[in-house]
Amino acid sequence: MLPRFPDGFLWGTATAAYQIEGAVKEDGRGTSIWDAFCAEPGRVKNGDSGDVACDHYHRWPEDVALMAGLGVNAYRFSVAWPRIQPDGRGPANAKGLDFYDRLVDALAERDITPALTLYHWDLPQALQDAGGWTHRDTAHRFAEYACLVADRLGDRVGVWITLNEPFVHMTEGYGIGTHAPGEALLLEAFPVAHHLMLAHGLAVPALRERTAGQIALTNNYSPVWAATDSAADRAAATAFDALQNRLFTDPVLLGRLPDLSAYGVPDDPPFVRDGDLAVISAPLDLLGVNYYSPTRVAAPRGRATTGAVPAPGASVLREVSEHLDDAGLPFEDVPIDGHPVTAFGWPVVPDGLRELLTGLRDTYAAALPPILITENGCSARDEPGRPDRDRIDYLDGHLRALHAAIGDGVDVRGYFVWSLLDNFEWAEGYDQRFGLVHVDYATQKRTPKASYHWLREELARYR
Ligand code: IFM
Repeated sequence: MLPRFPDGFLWGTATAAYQIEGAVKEDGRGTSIWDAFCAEPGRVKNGDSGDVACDHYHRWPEDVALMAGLGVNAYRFSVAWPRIQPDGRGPANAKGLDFYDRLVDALAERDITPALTLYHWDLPQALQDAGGWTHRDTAHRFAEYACLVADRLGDRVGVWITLNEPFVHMTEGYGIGTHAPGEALLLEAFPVAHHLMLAHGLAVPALRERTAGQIALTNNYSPVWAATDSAADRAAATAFDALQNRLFTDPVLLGRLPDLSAYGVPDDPPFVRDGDLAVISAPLDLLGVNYYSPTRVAAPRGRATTGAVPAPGASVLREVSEHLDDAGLPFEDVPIDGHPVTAFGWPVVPDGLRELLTGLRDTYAAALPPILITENGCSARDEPGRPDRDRIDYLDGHLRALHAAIGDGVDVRGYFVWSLLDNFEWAEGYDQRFGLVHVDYATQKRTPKASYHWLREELARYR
């Protein structure tokens, strides 16, 4: 049995629109960058796409019933921007808003607090055609979209999360192109980070005017370990920490950029305009933390060059990237041995969650708002009928580490398991299963796994 968590703690599961909804052409939904990316041969494993996914768009009442049966008091989901603004601008598509309106009401009927993410990577393709997140105007479009959603749902949604994991979206979507929109800008992608943060900052006051709900930003964090104690490896760890952990947190909580000199980004990059950091650092109610595993890095040891050609158009980043190592990055990944791994190959290090949370507290001190663990979970080779013991162990270990962090004085208000359902795992297609509930994609039959029953028994103590 797990140790007891504080009264009022939010217990939830998390999902994202493109990963579960399907119905990509229904009720006026526009095309997203993920629809376009999946349609390109070779981009996604097995040629999979989110066209049908878990068919949640039609089966949501069953999914809400599964949550109620689990005994959670919160649910994190995302809104598909192209359902609300098919072309990313202009008036709201009423049918798109109606879908989330019904979902939010059904959650309220079950005493489940909605935690709504506005952007979990499914940009309207029309905005991408205009430059996507390399284009500053996209931040303003996002704020406009946030207003439309909050005008309709502001009275009933308890937690508003502006963006999910901007680090992943920037690096995989725009840096190396393994996610939509598939751009490989390498170090040219830093303006994307800034525009995402600007989008967040512009949305915060717009949301405040429309909701009494709490406002948050979700990043995925990873404690960074240097491979050795050498000065070079420690510098590599500092550089990676700046990229993954600080790039989307220092501007928001401290009103300044982290030191990005290892990437050739100057203190006052040209894409940051006067006043932007004040916008970006609007006070938050909660910081959303996604945690999966730590990272170990070493100084680059001269891997072959990527051969990537910088995009046309002079920029400071392109110039300075010539001064970096062959691969253009000031670190390289070193495997973490000695721990179990998930089906994805990610090391299972529960204490990394405690290390991360106490580290955030030490780094940001009074500037750190209360924390919500907005994602944590693992993929496993699940088969119906085989108890997912590995997932139970994963969740049990991480919840104990979380409890220890709270005991160490970190203010954590809730925990969301990724994920309620098996779903579309981006470039991995449907191969990786993260759900507490198994989904047979051929029949859409939902079958709660052993981990679902385990969590249900744990949560029963809070009722
Ligand atoms: O499935 C993803 C989710 O969309 C964002 N965070 C990590 C999960 C597992 O990879």
